[in-house]
Amino acid sequence: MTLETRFLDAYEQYRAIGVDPVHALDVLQRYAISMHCWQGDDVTGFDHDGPLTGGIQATGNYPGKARTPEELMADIDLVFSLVPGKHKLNLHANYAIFEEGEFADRDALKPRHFAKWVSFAKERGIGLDFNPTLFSHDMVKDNLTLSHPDETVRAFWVRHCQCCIRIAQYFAEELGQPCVMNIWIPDGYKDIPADRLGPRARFAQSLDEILSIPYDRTKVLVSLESKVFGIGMESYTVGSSEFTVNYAAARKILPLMDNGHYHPTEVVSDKISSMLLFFDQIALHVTRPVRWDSDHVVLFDDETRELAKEIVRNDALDRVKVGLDFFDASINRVAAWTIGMRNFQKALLYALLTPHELLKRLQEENRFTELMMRQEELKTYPFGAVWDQFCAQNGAPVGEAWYDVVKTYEEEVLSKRC
Ligand code: RNT
Ligand code: ZN
Repeated sequence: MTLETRFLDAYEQYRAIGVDPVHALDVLQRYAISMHCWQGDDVTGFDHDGPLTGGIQATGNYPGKARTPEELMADIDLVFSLVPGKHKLNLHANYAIFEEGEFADRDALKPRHFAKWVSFAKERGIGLDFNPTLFSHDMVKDNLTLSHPDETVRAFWVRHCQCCIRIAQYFAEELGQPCVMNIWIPDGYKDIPADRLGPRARFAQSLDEILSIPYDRTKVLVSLESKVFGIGMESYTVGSSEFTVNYAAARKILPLMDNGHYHPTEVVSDKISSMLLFFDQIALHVTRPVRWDSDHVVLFDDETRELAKEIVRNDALDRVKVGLDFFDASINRVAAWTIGMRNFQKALLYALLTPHELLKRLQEENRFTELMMRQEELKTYPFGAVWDQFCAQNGAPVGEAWYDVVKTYEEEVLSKRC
């Protein structure tokens, strides 16, 4: 059976339950996922030689990690060619690109240190998102940054985030689309704190100082990411969920929920609707926590599908800014990226191929037997045929075909890096 016939067959089956696959593909085509640059080099970046700090860890030692901006860009290009559609690239401040012999510390970063990324994005017609980097640096003292009691430390990181707002605005202006700028701090304590309020008050003050510089709020969408614990910061994190949501609501910025940052039985899919009722826009980091905030590659699993359903059925594709956030160093990094990107798109497509109105009605009419039956039967609908059509339509490899491309790249390029 040709791809075309498989699709036509699937089309009929979905039409019969009131779903239009052509419309679904159309919507998916227009949705950009923000792809994190940091999967390519285990969050190392180009501005330091030290280890990854901040209570996060990339585990594994698979060969082929990108060592230079050129290598990272080449890897990203390959991923974009294997993923259907046009996306965004999400940069961290430690990916600044300096000229030969030049260096600028984090509190002195300028838009020009990211000019090469802007050219990269322009040439590919994509947008950029951004993140200040408050880890992997010697001004992180005692695991603290924006909440540090020492004014010199706190002020250094305030300046860093202010630099990042200017850079984010430069991205937005150069590329003609808003830039999401996400602030995440690692700050926390390994053991039971004697004062929980002080660090949070200092964090709030720092954020107020950061946001006090003039910037265009339509161009730079500042978001704030919460966390429940980090390695070495098991007992207390300053930027907890309550802190973040309340701060974001009070100061009219975006809250960012990373699905690795909650207690193990809590799910972000259940939180999205509540957030959408009280925020115009929210942001997500989609990841896969395995027993802890391990940042495994995103799969086409139940929770990923549930996240996508919440975005789609609440008509919130424009209001929920999705970025991926995983860094697996134990497998081919280009493959890791490709699998995660394609999986989140699959989850969106699965949600777009769900007859939400019908299912909602069943819930409202208390017809839970039929609801369960329909939700389960949907799982074996010919979703794959519609996904394959989307890949083909976009000139992206269909099915496992992309893996051969990655294998060749591994042999010819990645295996030569050491
Ligand atoms: C850490 C946060 C944060 C980082 C990136 C690199 O737990 O999830 O988003 O993963 O900024
Ligand atoms: Zn995150």
